[in-house]
Amino acid sequence: MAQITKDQTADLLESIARLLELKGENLFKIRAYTHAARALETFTGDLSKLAAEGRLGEIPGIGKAIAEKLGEWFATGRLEYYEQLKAEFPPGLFELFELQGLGPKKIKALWEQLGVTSVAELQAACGDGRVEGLPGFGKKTADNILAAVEARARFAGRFRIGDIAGDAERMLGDLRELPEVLQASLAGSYRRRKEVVGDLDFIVATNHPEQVSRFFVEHAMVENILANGATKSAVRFKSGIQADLRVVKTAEYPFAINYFTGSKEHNIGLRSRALARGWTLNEYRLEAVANVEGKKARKPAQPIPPIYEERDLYRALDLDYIEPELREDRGEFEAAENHTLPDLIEVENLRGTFHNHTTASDGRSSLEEMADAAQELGLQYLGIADHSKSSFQAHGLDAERLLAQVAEIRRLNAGFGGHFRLFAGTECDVLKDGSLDFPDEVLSQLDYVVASVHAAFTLPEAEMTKRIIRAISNPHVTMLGHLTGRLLLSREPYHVDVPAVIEAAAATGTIIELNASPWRLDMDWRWWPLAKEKGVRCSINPDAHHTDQLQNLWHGVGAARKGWLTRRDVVNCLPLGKIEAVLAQKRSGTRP
Ligand code: DGT
Ligand code: CA
Ligand code: CA
Ligand code: ZN
Repeated sequence: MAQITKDQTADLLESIARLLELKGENLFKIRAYTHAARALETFTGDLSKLAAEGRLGEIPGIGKAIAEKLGEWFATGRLEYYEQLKAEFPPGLFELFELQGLGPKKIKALWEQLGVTSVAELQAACGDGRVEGLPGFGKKTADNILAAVEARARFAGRFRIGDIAGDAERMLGDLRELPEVLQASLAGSYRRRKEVVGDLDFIVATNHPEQVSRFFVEHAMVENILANGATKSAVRFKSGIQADLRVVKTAEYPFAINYFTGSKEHNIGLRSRALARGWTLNEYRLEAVANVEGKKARKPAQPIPPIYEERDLYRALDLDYIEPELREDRGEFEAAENHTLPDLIEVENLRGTFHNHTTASDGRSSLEEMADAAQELGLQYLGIADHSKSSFQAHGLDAERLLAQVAEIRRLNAGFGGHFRLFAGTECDVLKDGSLDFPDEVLSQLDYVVASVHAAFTLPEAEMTKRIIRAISNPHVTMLGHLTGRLLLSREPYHVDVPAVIEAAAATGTIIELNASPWRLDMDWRWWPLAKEKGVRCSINPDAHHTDQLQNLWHGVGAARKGWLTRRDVVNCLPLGKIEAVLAQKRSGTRP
């Protein structure tokens, strides 16, 4: 049996808590499960080993009763208590939890009072007025539920890149280890680092297609097989995403990875360039039109140079090599003809990062743990930006706690001896009118300030835009956090005039964050070329709430590359010794 992971166990506990809430159990019992789930998230020891030794109860936050249940779970991979609890409810009820803004209390009311047991039934009950008639619901709640149902349909079958990157890289690594595999790559939207992908596309070059295909469809990650042919297979992974495999010969490989990397629009651009030279291009080869049956060349084809890798294909079409992230038909052909493609940023260029949380607000790692993890990643500096007091649900800091944290950071810095530095900041709430959650007198004592909107999302666009521009007009605001507030596949961005905010950031010398959380990737990559043109600089920030999430930087760099950014456009590529001046620039009135 596969090893049971910490995350699976935390999910189990969360599910039990939900079921207990649906059942109307008492709060203490429910909290015991949510607390135990939290405790596991931050636990770093070997769970299976502790379970085998009957010592799970030693983990702080896990009581005796839960420890016993987990003992059964680890021993058998199943928990009878959970199965029985689940059986008390209609299975369709669980899909209601996928709706944004709908918690167990409301779901219980909908089920008990209206007999709603599925999303479809809920949609009908909203449509015919039954939901708004329920006590405690009303018209606004019914409208919000309908919007959530529609959002769910829109997002169905799509995946945040952060949620499937582990699966993608694992399969790629396993394919590359097969002796029969000569070359293997991921293609499609994943290779182009789209923030949301539909399916995964694997391309393999081999002389033994049957063995490779069999390995793919029989892999432990596979839930079921959708197609299984000699050169083309498709499966669904347990995580829910579909994965396609194309098996080709070595000579076809550069054409296959190019075609299946896309985008479709980019492919069309390449194909028309080929045609202009008297060639046709498809997923297997480039050949002279005269060779294609039924077609006649309008003019004699130019000789085709040998093509061993993707680069050779671009060269044959008189283009500089176009990185996969740029293949969206957004000006890359013109730049490749004119030799003006950007030298895209790489993860290795980052020297530090801003906007990270600690246990002082809603983070799950301490200041020291975050500092250690940043140094282990090879970063020279780490910016701390815990929430401010208005974000009370995230335990935002008031001025007193914030200044105590600043003192603690200064103390720790003295111990780093100059080779590493923590920067003291805040993720300061932008209040509804665009004023800030701290007075200037407090902000001026910090190394930097991230200003973010965390409430009042429903303002009309003009008001929201004015609000944000007012906030970044404050000289202490170093950078603007997650510009649109979107949560990918979950919450739409709020209405804001992005070009106007970019304009204001340029005018005030404010940096715009590229929030690298795979849930956000905000500001969106499509806006960065405009920001760059206006002279606005970027900071790639992981928004880490745990040491593990510093790795979000990888996703941030992917999005920055899609936004045509180089290391010169991203302030946190600057080393310690140079970054301080950038942080001080705006408030001291010196412009770059
Ligand atoms: P996804 O999976 O929806 O996130 O997006 P992609 O780009 O990975 O799309 P997918 O998996 O359907 O196909 C992979 C690539 O194959 C796509 O980016 C371009 C190429 N491709 C697929 N169908 C067509 C087509 O009808 N015409 C052209 N020119 N290219 C295609
Ligand atoms: Ca795909
Ligand atoms: Ca596909
Ligand atoms: Zn935030």
